[in-house]
Amino acid sequence: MFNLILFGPPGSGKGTQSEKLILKYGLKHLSTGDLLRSEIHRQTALGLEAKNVMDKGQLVPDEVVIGMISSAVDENADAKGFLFDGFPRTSAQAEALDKLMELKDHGIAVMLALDVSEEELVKRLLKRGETSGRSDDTNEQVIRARITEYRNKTEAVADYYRQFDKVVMVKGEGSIDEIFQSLCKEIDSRLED
Ligand code: B4P
Repeated sequence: MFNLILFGPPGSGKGTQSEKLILKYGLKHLSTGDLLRSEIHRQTALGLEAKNVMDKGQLVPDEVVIGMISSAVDENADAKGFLFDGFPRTSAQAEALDKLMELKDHGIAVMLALDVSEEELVKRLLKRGETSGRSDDTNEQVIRARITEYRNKTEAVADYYRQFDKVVMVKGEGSIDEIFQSLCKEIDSRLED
């Protein structure tokens, strides 16, 4: 089993690169953003609560996302491996994920962290907002609030994995294919080990 975390600020390319990586490596894609948007789309109680928080650019409470990921991992017990996209986003989520993967006897192999400047992030998300219909992508203030949440609560997650020497920084600016090749190089070198 090969489990990896794709990490980075909002708009860094996590969702974009995940789609290509799961095709190449046959991993199960678990995106907490996608899971939350599916709850919103189905107008569940959880979705309605999450929408309020997401529209302010804030993080959804830990117990909600940890519960969602835990069920998704259980439902995919025969997966070759998992690609975690947008999770963990807080230290509490990182600790919960470690416990969950320990139960499966397979830890996280690597965290690939996409590095992109703040101005580029804002530019990309505003552009996506023109067509995506995502309410959290249309307002620059909300986009900047998401980046602030990332700096305040999420960046520390990389420090958590650094103590186990599992973090690799990857340049997240350039063409989608160039970035994909850099990510594949890191994954391939670990699959050979
Ligand atoms: P997410 O759905 O995780 O989305 P994201 O961080 O906004 O974007 P992502 O990084 O995947 O986007 P991408 O770069 O691919 O989160 C949304 C919200 O959900 C959060 O704000 C939070 O409220 C909530 N949430 C999710 N997970 C949570 C958790 N674990 N705990 C608590 N709350 C949680 O795409 C951006 C754009 O850039 C695209 O239009 C793409 O085409 C473009 N792009 C990508 N690569 C590019 C490149 N190389 N060059 C130019 N453009 C590029």
